[in-house]
Amino acid sequence: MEKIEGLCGICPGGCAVEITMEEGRIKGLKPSKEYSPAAICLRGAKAEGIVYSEDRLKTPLIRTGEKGEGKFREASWEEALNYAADGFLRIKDQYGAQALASHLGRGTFDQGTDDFFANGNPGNKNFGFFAPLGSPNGASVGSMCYVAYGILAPQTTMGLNAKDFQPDIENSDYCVIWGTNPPTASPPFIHQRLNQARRNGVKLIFIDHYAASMSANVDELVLIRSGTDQVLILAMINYIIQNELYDREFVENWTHGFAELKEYTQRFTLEKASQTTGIPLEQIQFLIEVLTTKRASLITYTGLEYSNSGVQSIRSLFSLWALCGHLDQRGGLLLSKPNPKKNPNDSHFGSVKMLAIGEREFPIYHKLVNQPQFLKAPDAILHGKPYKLAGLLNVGAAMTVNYPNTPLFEKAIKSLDFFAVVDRFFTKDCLYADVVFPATTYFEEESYQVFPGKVRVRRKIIEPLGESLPNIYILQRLAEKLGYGHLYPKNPAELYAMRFRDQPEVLEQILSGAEEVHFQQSNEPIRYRKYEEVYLRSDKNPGFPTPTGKFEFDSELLKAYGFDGLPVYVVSKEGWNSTPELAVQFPLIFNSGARIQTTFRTQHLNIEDLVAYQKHPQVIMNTEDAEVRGIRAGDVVDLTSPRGGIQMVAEVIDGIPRGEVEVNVGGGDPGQLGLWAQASVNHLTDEKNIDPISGFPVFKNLLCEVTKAKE
Ligand SMILES: Nc1nc2c(c(=O)[nH]1)N[C@H]1C(S)=C(S)[C@@H](COP(=O)(O)OP(=O)(O)OC[C@H]3O[C@@H](n4cnc5c(=O)[nH]c(N)nc54)[C@H](O)[C@@H]3O)O[C@H]1N2
Ligand SMILES: Nc1nc2c(c(=O)[nH]1)N[C@H]1C(S)=C(S)[C@@H](COP(=O)(O)OP(=O)(O)OC[C@H]3O[C@@H](n4cnc5c(=O)[nH]c(N)nc54)[C@H](O)[C@@H]3O)O[C@H]1N2
Ligand code: SF4
Ligand SMILES: [Mo]
Repeated sequence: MEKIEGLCGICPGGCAVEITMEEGRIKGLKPSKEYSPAAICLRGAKAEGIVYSEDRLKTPLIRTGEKGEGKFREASWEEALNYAADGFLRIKDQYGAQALASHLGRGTFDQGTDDFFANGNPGNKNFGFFAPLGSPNGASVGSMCYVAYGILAPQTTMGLNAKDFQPDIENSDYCVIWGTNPPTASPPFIHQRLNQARRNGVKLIFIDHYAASMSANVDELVLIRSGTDQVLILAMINYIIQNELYDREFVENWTHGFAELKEYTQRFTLEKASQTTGIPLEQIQFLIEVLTTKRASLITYTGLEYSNSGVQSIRSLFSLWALCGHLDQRGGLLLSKPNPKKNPNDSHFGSVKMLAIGEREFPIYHKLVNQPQFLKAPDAILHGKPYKLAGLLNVGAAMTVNYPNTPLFEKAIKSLDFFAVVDRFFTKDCLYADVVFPATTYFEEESYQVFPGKVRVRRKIIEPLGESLPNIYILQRLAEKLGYGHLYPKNPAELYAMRFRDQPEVLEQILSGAEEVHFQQSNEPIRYRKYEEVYLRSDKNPGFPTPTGKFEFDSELLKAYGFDGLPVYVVSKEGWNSTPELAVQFPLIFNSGARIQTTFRTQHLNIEDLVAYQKHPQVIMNTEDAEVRGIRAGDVVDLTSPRGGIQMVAEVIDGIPRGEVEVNVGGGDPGQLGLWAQASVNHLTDEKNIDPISGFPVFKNLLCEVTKAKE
């Protein structure tokens, strides 16, 4: 047995761990201090099962049978790369470069790959893998993750991205955790900060539609009916304005659209909000008191993204924080200068002028993210709208499981002229691929992970299994065949040199073998209220980097694109009030995809050791709802919706409002074990039921019914 210090390579989190080796083989990981103490990172501890799984892809594969049949033969890299390059170039010749798209999923979140695409960043000049051929279609899971919270909502209020503001947790009286469950963040650093802060007296408030793992460690749990947060927020805004409890100085000098906000929110009362959200009036009063008399920081993420009013819900939340004077104040939300992530290849890319898929329907998404909205891909593939999409390169995503309306996505993927997949495992997507390329785990490659203030080098722990290669070098080789290999690194030395070319002192330390390199920290003390200085804007003016220079309750950018500028509430398209006739047959509110510690979306559900932590996909339901249906914890149940049905296992708890269910995401790949293999949650979601601003699907606010399965 040998122990080495290294970085965990299970997910892109990159936590420092002690790796146990036996005869050159990874046996397991010892949780270090960086693990989330509340829930030891189970995935990490079982590294062996993931790295050496029989199911790992070890050589490139070329399909020999029909699509979906699963017949493939092994091929050499040379043959497989030529085959893929020919397939893509044929499409370019036949239809033009716009008919090619690349799509990056969560499997590309290793920084060494991600940086080359500078995903989801305004100012990003890279349009994806096929940009050098002239394609505008460099898509990613940003089409249904992060962008609403991280870019669209903050850009249309403060002119910043989520990475440009940080909760000042340590200096808060209260930290409000709203629509995010920090123990499942990877890496779980915020969770550690929260736990430490709580030990130092900071009070934590957790607002969620069920008692997720964070709730075990907070001071106040607020259970809210999913998709109704905005009603609560607008009612609080109204109350705070009417009672003059807001930060008058900030509002007068630094906000835009206050009078309109005041006028609009008048229709939202606390009593009605209490009814709609299911939160007792006293608890709402308590939240108002906290926000108007204490230092309050905020953490949020995906919980509010997936309703018909997702972007506007999150805008209303930021507006509430601004109204109460918590922006760039001690103990509130600290702002920093926008620092667009630069693509190492910026200068090599001309601007691609062609219309991207989904650009017409979701112009703000495209403007701010510079990517197609991939929910519209089936229209392009199947109906040639706005033009035919015929070739797709999928790197590290499980598209036929994670996109809404799985059957439609499956049909679309199957109809492509040429489809290539890069993955670690033979997934359901691979069934429809013409060629499959095997990727390494992060234990098998040298790369780096950037954290606030530092970069950590990821040393190779074992040699790549079979002929697998790290994503970035697979892309380099494919690019080489397409005539632009020079845009990607061929080895770690080139990777570092390209990424850190503007930080020679960092590069030098990495090349000389440093494990961790700290960026130069400024010695300046933390400054607050920086919007009063010439700081956040790139011109010589103080204020926020928005069109008006103010915090925009009323967004000029949204209005310019024909949307409401105010954080206007849109009632959910499907629900108790909007579709009462459907609610008779499907009386429960369906909410899917809250992250749990023991699963990693579709990943690792094919590995016995890991599935053992939670053997079955669960529907979490309220005790009384279960009782009236004769359902007990552990029963197999049928989950049905207007779109279809799947089987899961019931988990019964008190900590979820009556009428709500929370459904595990990630099942539905035939390679998975037990009930997971058929538990395709996205058979029950719909690509047409979306937030019109982001194009994000409604994952968390639909109707369903749960009944005990007949044997
Ligand atoms: N272990 C683990 N970690 C992961 C992942 C994983 O699959 N497994 N996935 C990663 C990915 S892709 C992402 S995007 C991030 C997401 O990171 P988070 O956004 O932190 O995701 P969740 O942990 O699901 O937290 C969202 C919370 O919002 C709650 N919620 C749902 N609907 C509502 C609502 O209407 N109102 C309110 N107030 N709350 C609501 C959910 O119950 C859940 O507790 O996590 C990443 N980390
Ligand atoms: N109903 C519902 N649907 C959802 C969500 C929800 O909450 N509810 N959440 C949405 C969100 S936030 C997201 S991000 C998406 C998740 O979307 P995906 O990106 O599809 O996420 P995963 O299921 O993790 O699939 C990642 C794939 O990459 C592979 N992989 C892992 N590491 C590597 C690597 O290093 N290289 C390569 N090449 N491959 C690798 C894995 O084997 C896996 O097949 O799902 C979305 N879908
Ligand atoms: S968060 Fe990710 S990197 Fe960190 S220990 Fe868990 S699996 Fe490993
Ligand atoms: Mo995500």
